[in-house]
Amino acid sequence: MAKKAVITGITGQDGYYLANFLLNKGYEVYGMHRRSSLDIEERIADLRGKIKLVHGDVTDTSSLVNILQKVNPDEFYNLAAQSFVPDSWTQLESTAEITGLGVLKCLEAIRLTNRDIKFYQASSSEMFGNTPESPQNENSPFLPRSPYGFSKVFGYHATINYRESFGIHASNGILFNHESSKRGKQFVTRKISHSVAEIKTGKQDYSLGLGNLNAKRDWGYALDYVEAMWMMLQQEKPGDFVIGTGETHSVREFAEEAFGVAGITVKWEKKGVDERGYDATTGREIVSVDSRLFRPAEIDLLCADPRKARENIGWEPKTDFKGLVKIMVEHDIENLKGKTGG
Ligand code: NAP
Ligand code: G4F
Repeated sequence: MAKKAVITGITGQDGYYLANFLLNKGYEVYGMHRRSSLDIEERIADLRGKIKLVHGDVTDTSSLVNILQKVNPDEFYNLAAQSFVPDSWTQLESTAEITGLGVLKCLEAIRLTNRDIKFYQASSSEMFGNTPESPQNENSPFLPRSPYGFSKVFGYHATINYRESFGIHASNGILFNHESSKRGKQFVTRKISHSVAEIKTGKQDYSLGLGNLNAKRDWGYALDYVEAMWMMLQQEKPGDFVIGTGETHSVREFAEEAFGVAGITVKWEKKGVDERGYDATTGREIVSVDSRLFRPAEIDLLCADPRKARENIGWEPKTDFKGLVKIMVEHDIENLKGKTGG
């Protein structure tokens, strides 16, 4: 009989890739989505007919219990979150309720219905904040720098407590930034790849405003990372695993690489808050720093030490930094030219 999996956050980037991954493994996939005033069909168009949709909200325990009673899945992947860090300062309580308390509600629904359901929690490298250690591993201290970050720390500890107190197979994937052509356009990588594509195809004039160009992140490819989620739930024992590439790059480097893929060489001038990026061939300004995009508290550097995942569950990233940027920029250019479906 086919295994059954429930995925919360099905309309998000990882929901899409995980659903496809599990379908390829022969799973029956149930994608949970919350009520929306607009049709969600467009956002899940590529999954239509392949997965079953169920209504629920991670802030509502009864909806979760209902789903688990009806579906009785083997595996439950909690990907739901208010996941955009800047909005976590302006939507404080809802971020805490969804990204933090929502995890506890998922775990409680499992405890009340069937403790054999295996649980994956989408924990984040944002929990490390400006931790003194680099690279960061499973033992590095958490010093979160945003309401999103400290809500994730709550969810992380809830997961460990349900594992230890009730024997639930519950694991935390501590995932570093992972990106793709399904990434929301407010996140910096997709914002850049989409702008590069607009500039390249003449749909936008040269004008990309970015925030802190010096922040460094460990960026991987989302398709590689959903495999790690599944691998964690196939282990005999649950655990907590850092998932990342082990390489870190600045936002400036990402922008340079992305423009490079489109054949535009960026030359930087006026280092500091007045920094500008120019097209080396035409001399036209293409990147400016917009101080409104700076955060109340920044995480300067994130870099994963994914040794535990490699040695214990056999996970390794397949796509490097340059490969990721190429995939994203080429997809966005082709998409704007109307050659691919999005
Ligand atoms: P995403 O694209 O922002 O997707 C978030 C999903 O959560 C959306 O489907 C959203 O649905 C859903 N959601 C929000 N509030 C909900 C609620 N109250 N009840 C049910 N669903 C709700 O995020 P992602 O990039 O796919 O990331 C997946 C998970 O991994 C998130 O928990 C994120 O915090 C975590 N994470 C991501 C990264 C990364 O680099 N991508 C790294 C570490 C951890 P709507 O469409 O209705 O808004
Ligand atoms: O792309 P970002 O918004 O991602 P951030 O804040 O690192 O969070 C993402 O990764 C986390 C894992 O570490 C996830 F848990 C979280 O859910 C999310 O998926 O920003 C990356 C960096 C930041 O340092 C930011 O200050 O880019 C810098 N940045 C510079 N200019 C910008 C911009 N970020 C955004 N969003 N937009 C800019 O224009």
